[in-house]
Amino acid sequence: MPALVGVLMGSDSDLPTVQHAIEALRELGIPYEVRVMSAHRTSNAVRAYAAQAERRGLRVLIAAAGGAAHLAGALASATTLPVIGIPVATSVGGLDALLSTVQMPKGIPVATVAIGPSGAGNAAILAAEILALGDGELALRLKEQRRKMAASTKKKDARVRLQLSKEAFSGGRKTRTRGPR
Ligand code: RP5
Repeated sequence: MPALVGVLMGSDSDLPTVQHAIEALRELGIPYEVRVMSAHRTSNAVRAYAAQAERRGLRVLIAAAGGAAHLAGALASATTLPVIGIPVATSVGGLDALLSTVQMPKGIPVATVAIGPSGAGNAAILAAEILALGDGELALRLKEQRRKMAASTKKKDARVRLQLSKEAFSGGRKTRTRGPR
């Protein structure tokens, strides 16, 4: 099946973060392609990729970058497809990448997610939500994923409450064994 999502990263050193987006796309059964392309080292390739993306059938672009993180913005400047930016944490913790990605000039938006792995996973889910506007089966898969997440959180709630009540109970016993003053 032809790719609907283009996943780009500025360097192969971004791959450990980007893997979280790739896994999320796989889980949701979304066809994607992955490329390494740099806004600074291969700027002509970035521009050509963005310019041809819509014609090639891509519907959403995801771009991850760390140092001087301009990849998402550079792509967005050359296409009207939605572009989702993942800031990658490099030497100064990723805040620089977050600001470089999110602070786009008016008229050229980049939907920017959180720094790092959580953001990468959310980039894929956001791409899926955009695609699901025209794909009822994908919309159902997203709803099922939310249902599982809620069920897992409820289990965690029960487990933590049980654990804390046991601790409180054993703490109470300790107090009692000291005996009356
Ligand atoms: C950015 O510079 C890349 O997105 C990467 O996060 C960072 C470092 O790249 P390498 O020097 O590891 O290739 O363009």
